Amino acid sequence: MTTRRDETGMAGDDAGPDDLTGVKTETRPKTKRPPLYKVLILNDDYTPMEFVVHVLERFFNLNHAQAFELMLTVHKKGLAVVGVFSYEVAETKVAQVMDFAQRHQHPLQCTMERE
Ligand code: TYC
Repeated sequence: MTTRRDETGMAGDDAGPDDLTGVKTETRPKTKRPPLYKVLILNDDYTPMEFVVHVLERFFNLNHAQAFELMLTVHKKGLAVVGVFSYEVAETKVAQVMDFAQRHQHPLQCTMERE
């Protein structure tokens, strides 16, 4: 059986003891969303611009114009957030980018941090 709750998250009508049982009803059920993680790409002096554009298109589903603009932001500012994901998805994106860069012998760095 599930307890029907309204949008306030209230299970009962008040915070007092339930009739008969004397047990306090749950008035603020825990509904925390899972944390999100930012995936960041870092600038370096050696990775070709076209390679970074390709990475952004391939792993972050950006079109060419979006990828080019974001690559230029990283190039100028040193780093940029390229997406926000659940822990598992962010971890996978970082691993995919790092593996792809390594296989092409580019020093491109990709990291994640909690939002
Ligand atoms: N700075 C690099 C260059 O001039 C290009 C570059 C952009 C490298 C973004 C990494 O995340 C990066 N070739």
